[in-house]
Amino acid sequence: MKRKTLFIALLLGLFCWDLPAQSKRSSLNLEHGTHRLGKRTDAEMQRWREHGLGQFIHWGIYAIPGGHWNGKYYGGAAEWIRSWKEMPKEEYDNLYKQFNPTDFDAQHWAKMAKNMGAKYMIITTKHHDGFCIWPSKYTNYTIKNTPYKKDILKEIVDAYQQQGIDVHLYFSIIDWNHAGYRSSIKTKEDSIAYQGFKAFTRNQLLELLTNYPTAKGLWFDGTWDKAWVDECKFVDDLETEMRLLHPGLIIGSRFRADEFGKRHFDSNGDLMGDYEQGWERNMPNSIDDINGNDWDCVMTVPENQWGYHSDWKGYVKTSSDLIEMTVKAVSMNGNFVLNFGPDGKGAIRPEETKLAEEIGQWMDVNRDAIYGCEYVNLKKEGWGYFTKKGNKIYLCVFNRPMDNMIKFEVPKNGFKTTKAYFLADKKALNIADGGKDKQNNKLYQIAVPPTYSSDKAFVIVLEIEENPEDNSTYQQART
Ligand code: FHN
Repeated sequence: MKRKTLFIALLLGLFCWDLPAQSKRSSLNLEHGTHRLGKRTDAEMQRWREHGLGQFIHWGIYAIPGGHWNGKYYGGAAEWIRSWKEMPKEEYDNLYKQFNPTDFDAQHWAKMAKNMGAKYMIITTKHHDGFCIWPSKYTNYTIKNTPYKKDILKEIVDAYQQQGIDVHLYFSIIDWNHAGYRSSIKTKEDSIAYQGFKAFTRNQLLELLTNYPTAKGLWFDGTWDKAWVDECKFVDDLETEMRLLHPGLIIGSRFRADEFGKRHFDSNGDLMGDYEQGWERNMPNSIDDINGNDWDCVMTVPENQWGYHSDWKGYVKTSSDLIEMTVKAVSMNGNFVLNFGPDGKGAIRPEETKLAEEIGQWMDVNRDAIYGCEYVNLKKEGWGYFTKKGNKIYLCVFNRPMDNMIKFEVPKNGFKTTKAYFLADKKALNIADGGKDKQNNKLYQIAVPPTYSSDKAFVIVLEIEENPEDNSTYQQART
């Protein structure tokens, strides 16, 4: 008997081995684990969930060197140039005295984002270099002490909100400019200095929420340092304090760690924060990777440049790539957030302007397949992705089959459909009933007219009737 139990335990162990980290649930009594199991159900979070497409903006004084210093090229991400050995730290830390973005026009940025179809935006209030684009009263290293002087963050928040775009505030915990900042605590002096840094960080966060109360969320970054991870109680208390100050506030999974140092997912495997924030320049492959959580994907246009770099090297994504990523994210219940890096004068580079226009043109026609849409439990097909809203399923076709047949399977007891049309012009399409397979899945195919031409992905709408009565079954062969 004992042997049998051991065998079953071993077998279970084998099965668990391949499960994603967060599925290996345990039931530790955590003091600083997640605050909630399951998704948030309030209106603010529902609104966020329905955005589908967002814009990220990385803008700070790193845009002045734009990836170059003294004639030398920096190959890393432009916003990290201060960490480069060729970059004299003092010179970098004085660059703000030249920051005078005379081409900056918040209205223009916001209109561009609106035309692209972005429903929300995330702006870097402070990146790792510590420079603040708002006049923080807790440091002199702010926009107020540049030749520009004006509160850029306020201009951005106001302009985007006028366009109906929600604003989220990016905030880096790493702060290379603050005297008390440490990545780890090695001495008593470090510990004393870090106390000051913690107070400073808390002050700045409360200041942001107080001065920009219409911001919908905080997008944290630079939270991986051991010094910060070890402060789980302080960070947990701070999260509670911020949520009390700003009801409805949306915070992702990067902010804090539990008492065992686990980030994003606590030691029980449960998501920390309101949505999974780990999909950076990377996307899940299937809905199984998401484990029922909300999530966002933040993406650069070139491989890894967030702030302005004058030379993009390597593969630069096309609007078709980015549209496909948007659809893919929505088809798995996520939001796709595309990054822009304006230059030191505040201009958005022509490549990004063109991409935004092309994405916007596609969104103008196909927005119904994105906003408020969700995952559909249908077998993945090679031609593209499904999204769904109400009684409509959107077939987003990226790889048009050679035979022009868009095929899909509906599981038995699934929906019934008799009406299909192009989203673009509402032209009706014929749905052929392809019968059933051995598992009684219903097979359908829609013929796209060979004369139909489209230089980008196109969308077919299916109107469906959920769970219709259907008593016919697949006839098993008699052998
Ligand atoms: O180091 C940063 C990077 O510069 C950029 O801000 C991205 C955006 O998600 N976040 C960090 C790396 O995770």
